[in-house]
Amino acid sequence: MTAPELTRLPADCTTDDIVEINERDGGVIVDGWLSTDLLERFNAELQPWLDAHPGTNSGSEASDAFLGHKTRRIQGLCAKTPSFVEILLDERLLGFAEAVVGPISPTIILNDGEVIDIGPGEEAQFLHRDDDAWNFANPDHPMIVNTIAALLDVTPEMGGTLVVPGSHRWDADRVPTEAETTACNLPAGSTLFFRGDTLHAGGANTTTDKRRRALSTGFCAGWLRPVENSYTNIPLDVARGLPRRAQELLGYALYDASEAGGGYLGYHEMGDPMTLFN
Ligand SMILES: O=C(O)CCC(=O)C(=O)O
Repeated sequence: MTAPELTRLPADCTTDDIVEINERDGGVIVDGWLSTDLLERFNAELQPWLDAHPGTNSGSEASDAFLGHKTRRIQGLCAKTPSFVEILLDERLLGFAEAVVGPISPTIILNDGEVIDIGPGEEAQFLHRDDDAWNFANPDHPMIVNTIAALLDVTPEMGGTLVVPGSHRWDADRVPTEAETTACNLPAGSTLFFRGDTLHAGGANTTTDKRRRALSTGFCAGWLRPVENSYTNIPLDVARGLPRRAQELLGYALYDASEAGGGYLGYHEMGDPMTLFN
């Protein structure tokens, strides 16, 4: 049996195309999503941070094993690689996140902006659903969407993301066979868009000399605690200089679900933290 392929969309596809195919398959690839110009700028800004990477040391052995001992991960991108703000504010990406997460939250926030640079010899992660980070919530609707964008050409041998198409419809305990799992082939700029309930993992890098350089940009419900702590990763002075929408997406806007019968979250001194930037 051959592994199922994910549908590939052209760079000029619409948000609706991305949402619809995700609804059907749990994931879709958009070829050429990031322009050559943006990739060049982002990679140039990123290189010094990759060169200075201190190694994987989160303070927890289990967490380090998941993050990957031969993998360099970098967050705080609005401060380190300013071109990231253009990706953060991409209308189709935000539209995808709002369409998927909208039914359970009036707002979205950045879950993480994270470079994932998988080194030669790294083993594959275990297959997981991003929603499982919040395992106590256990909703029947995705709480997050994620993207993996190739910053340089990514092949399955370099650790292209493993995806199990259709697994967003599966019972939680169903284990996929190898034949049900596909490894993404992403030329630089091409991007995997997927939902929080889709099984996926970083692949094994079986090469001896090639690093897999990709960018994860995910958004979650505005009422969740995100994986990345943007308040500490982005200095306040940097956040102050960002466009208003980026500040909101980093989590500074007061969450207000009062019209939907909910409450307020994230007060600063019993007011809206956005006043910090006035
Ligand atoms: O690197 C990838 O392709 C996926 C990474 C991932 O799923 C994770 O770190 O949670």
